Amino acid sequence: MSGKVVRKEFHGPSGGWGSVGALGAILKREGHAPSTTLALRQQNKHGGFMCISCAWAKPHPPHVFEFCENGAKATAWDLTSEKIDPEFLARQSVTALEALSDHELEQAGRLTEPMRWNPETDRYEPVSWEEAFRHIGEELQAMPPDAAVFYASGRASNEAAYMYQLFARLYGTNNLPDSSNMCHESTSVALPKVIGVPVGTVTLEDFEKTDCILIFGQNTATNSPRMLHQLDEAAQRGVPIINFNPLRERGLERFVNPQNPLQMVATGSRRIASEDHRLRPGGDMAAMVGICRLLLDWDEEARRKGEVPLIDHAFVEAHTHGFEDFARAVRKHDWPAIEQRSGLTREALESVARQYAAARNTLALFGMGLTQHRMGVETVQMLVALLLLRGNIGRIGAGICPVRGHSNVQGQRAVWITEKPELAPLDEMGRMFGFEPPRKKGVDSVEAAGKVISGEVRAVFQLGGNLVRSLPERHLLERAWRRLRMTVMITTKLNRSHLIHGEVAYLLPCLSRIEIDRQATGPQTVSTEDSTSFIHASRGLREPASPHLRSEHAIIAGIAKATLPSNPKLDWDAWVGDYELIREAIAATYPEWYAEYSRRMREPGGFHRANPAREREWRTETGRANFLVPDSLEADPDLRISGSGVLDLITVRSNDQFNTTIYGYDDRFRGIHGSRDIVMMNEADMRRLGLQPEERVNLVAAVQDNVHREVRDMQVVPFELPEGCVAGYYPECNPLLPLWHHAKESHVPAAKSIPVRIVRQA
Ligand SMILES: Nc1nc2c(c(=O)[nH]1)N[C@H]1C(S)=C(S)[C@@H](COP(=O)(O)OP(=O)(O)OC[C@H]3O[C@@H](n4cnc5c(=O)[nH]c(N)nc54)[C@H](O)[C@@H]3O)O[C@H]1N2
Ligand SMILES: Nc1nc2c(c(=O)[nH]1)N[C@H]1C(S)=C(S)[C@@H](COP(=O)(O)OP(=O)(O)OC[C@H]3O[C@@H](n4cnc5c(=O)[nH]c(N)nc54)[C@H](O)[C@@H]3O)O[C@H]1N2
Ligand SMILES: [Mo]
Repeated sequence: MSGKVVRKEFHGPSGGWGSVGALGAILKREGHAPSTTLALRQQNKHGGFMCISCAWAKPHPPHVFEFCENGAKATAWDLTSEKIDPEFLARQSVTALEALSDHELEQAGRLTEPMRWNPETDRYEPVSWEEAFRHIGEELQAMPPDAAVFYASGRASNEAAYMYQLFARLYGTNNLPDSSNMCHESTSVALPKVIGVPVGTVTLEDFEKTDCILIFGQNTATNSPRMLHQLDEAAQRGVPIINFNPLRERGLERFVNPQNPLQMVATGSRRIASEDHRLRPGGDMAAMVGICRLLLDWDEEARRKGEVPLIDHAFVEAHTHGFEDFARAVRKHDWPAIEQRSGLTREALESVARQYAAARNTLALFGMGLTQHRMGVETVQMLVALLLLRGNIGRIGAGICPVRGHSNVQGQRAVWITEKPELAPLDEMGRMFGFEPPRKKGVDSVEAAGKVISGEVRAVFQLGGNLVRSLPERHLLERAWRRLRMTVMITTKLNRSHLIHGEVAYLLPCLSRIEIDRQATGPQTVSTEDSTSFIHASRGLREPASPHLRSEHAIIAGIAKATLPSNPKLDWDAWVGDYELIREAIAATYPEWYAEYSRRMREPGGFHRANPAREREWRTETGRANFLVPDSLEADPDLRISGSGVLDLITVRSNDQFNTTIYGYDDRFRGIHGSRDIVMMNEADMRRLGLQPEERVNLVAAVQDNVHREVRDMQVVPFELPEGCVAGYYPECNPLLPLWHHAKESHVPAAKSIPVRIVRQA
C-alpha cells in the first residue's frame, strides 16, 4: 500500500546500476525463473518478441541488451509466477476485492480462466469459452450497435487490432476509441493539416545525422528509456539537446549506458540534456512563438546586412504555404507577453534560437507535455512551423518525432481502430467482406465516457485498458460504469475496471505477446509498429501462464462468430488458425502500406510504412506544408485562471508504473519514495499557503460546473517546478479532471493543466 512519503534525493545517472538494482528487486518479487532472463535477451530482437512497454524504435543491429529497466519490469510483470485462479475469485466477493489497491489487484497475478460475474454470489465464477461467447453475442444482438463501445488500449498486435475493428464495423458501429484518444490524438489531428501525415517523420538514421535535438514535454528516462541510447550517442557528438519541461526531470540530466560494463564501474556518467528550460505548463506555445520571432527578426537583419539568412527561404518558397500570414501573426506578440506566458526569459529563448539557427539539421521530440493541453493540437502545429522555418522536415537528420506511448498504439490506428470513419478504407473493406460499413462517426474515449455517464452506451468492451482509472471524471464515471448492461474485458490481469462492472460482466483472459501462441498451423507470429513507423515481427517464447488462455485473435473471432451471421467471405476460424491470412487481408485492404506484409516484417529491422512527408510529398489540402497561425498564446484560452490560490496541476508518470499498472511506490529519479498520494509543490507556493513538507492536504478542482471533484490526503512534497503549478501522479489525480477539459480539436484530456485548489485539513 501507499504509505508515508520518503524523500531520497537522486544524484545518480539514469541507466547504470540503479536500473539494474531496481530490476533485480522486481524479478525477485515476481518469483522469477532463469527463463525470464532468457526472455529478456530476446526482447526487441530479430526472431524474438517486441517489448510490451513503450513504442520506441527497435534498432538493427540491436544493442546486446535491447531492453531497459522499465521494459524488463513490464516483461517480468507479465511473466510473473503469481496466478489468479478460480479459487482466488471464489474466496472473496467482488465487493470485497474493491478494498485492494490498484497495485495489489495486478500484483495478484495472471488471470487463468474465463469468468462471469454471478449476481447471486457477487463473485466472478468460471464459465466455458463457448458459453461466454454465446451469451455476449446474444446481448450484442439485442442492442443497437451504437450502444456498444469497443475500446482498445494500444498493446494488441496489428493482426488482433485489424480483426477487432472489422468485427465492430460488421456489427454496425465505428465506436472504436483507443488509448490514442487520451494520448497522441492531438498529434494525429495536428500533423495531417500541416504535413499531410498523422505520424512522425523521424527514423533512427536521423538521430545519427542530427545536429540539434529539441525535447518538449517528454520524460525519456522514465517513459522511453531505450531512447537514451540515441540521445547519449548524439550528446557524445556534441549535439545540443535542449529540453523544455516545467519539472526538473533528473533522469534526463546524466546517463550511464548499462550496456557498457566498463562505464558501469567507472564513476563518470555523461550529460544528456545540454540545457533545461523550466517553462510554465502550457508555456510551450509562447516559447515557440518567441523562438520563431527571434529567427524572423534575425533573418531580416542578416539579409539587410547581406549575411546568410536564417530562414530557409528556398524551402519555404518551394514547399510551404502560409508563411507570410504566419510571420505577421508571430510578430504581433510582444516580449512581455511571450515571457509571461512561457515563463521563460527572452535571454533563455535567445540561447535556444541561436543554437537552433546554427544547426544544419534539427529534430524535435515531444510527448504528453504538449498533447495533453487544451491547445495541444495548435502547439504541435506550432512546433512543426518552427521546424519548417529552417527546412527541417523531409531531410536526413531532421524532422518531427512524436514519442508514442503504448507499444503498438501507432500500429492499431494504422490498421483502422479509429472512431473517425474517414480515416478507414471502408469502401475497400466493404468490397472485400461483402457488407455496407457504418458511416456514422463513432465515439472517441472522452465521448464514450460522456455516453456511459448519460446512459446511452450500454456495453463496453476493453481490448486491454483500465478506463475507470485512465479516463477523466472518475466520480461520475465509476457510478455510471456500474449501470452498464455489459462489460467485457479481454485482459491479462485484474484491474479496477473489472471490479466496477456491468450487470453482465465477463473477464476473458488472453495470452501476453511474450507467450507462445499455438494455433492450427503451429506457433504464430504477430507484428507491431514502433514510433518511427517500422513494423516488426514478434514471436512469443514463454509457455502460456495457463492452458485455458486464448489469444486475443481467438477471443475476438469467438465473439464475432457468436454475434454475426456467417459470412462466406470471412472465415474467422481460418484466420485464427493462421495469422498469415490476416496479414494478407490487411495487405489487400491497403497495399500502399502493407504489400508483401509477411515477408517484409520478417526482415531484420522490419519495414518502414510509407511516409510521404519524409520525402517532401505533402498530402495536404494545399499540396504543401502549411504554416498555421495559432489563435492564442494561452495554454487554455477559455479558462482564465483568475483569483489567488488556483494552481495548475500537471499529472505525470513515475518510473515504477506503466499507465494504470502500478509496479511499486518508488519514483527514483524524482526522489519520491513510499507513496504516490503526493502533490509536488514549489517552496514559494508552500510558504505562501503555509504548508509544511509531508503535510496532508486535499485537492479540489477549481472549476465551476456544479460537480465536486476532490482527492484527499495528499502529502506535500517540495519540488523544483515553477510557482503557480503543482504536480501529482496519474491515475491518482484523475478524479480532479473534468471530462470537458480537453484539447479543443482532438478531445485529448488536458491532464497537464488541471486548475485546482489546495485545501488544508482541519
Ligand atoms: N515506464 C513507463 N513507460 C511508459 C509509460 C508509463 O506509464 N511508464 N506510459 C506510456 C505511454 S501510454 C505514454 S503516452 C508515454 C508517455 O510519456 P511522456 O510523454 O513522457 O508522458 P508523461 O510522463 O505524462 O509526461 C511527460 C513530461 O511532460 C512534462 N510536462 C508537463 N506539462 C508540460 C508542459 O506544459 N510543457 C512541457 N514542455 N512539458 C510538460 C512532465 O513534467 C513530464 O516530464 O510513455 C509510455 N511509456
Ligand atoms: N491524468 C492523466 N490521465 C491519463 C494520462 C495522463 O498522463 N494523465 N495518460 C493517458 C494516456 S497517454 C493513456 S495511453 C491512457 C491509458 O489508458 P488505458 O489504456 O485505459 O490503461 P492501461 O493502464 O494502459 O491498461 C492496462 C490494462 O491493460 C490490460 N493488459 C495489459 N496487457 C495486456 C495484453 O497484452 N492484452 C490485453 N488484452 N490486455 C492487457 C491489463 O488489464 C492492464 O490492467 O491513460 C490516459 N490517462
Ligand atoms: Mo499514452
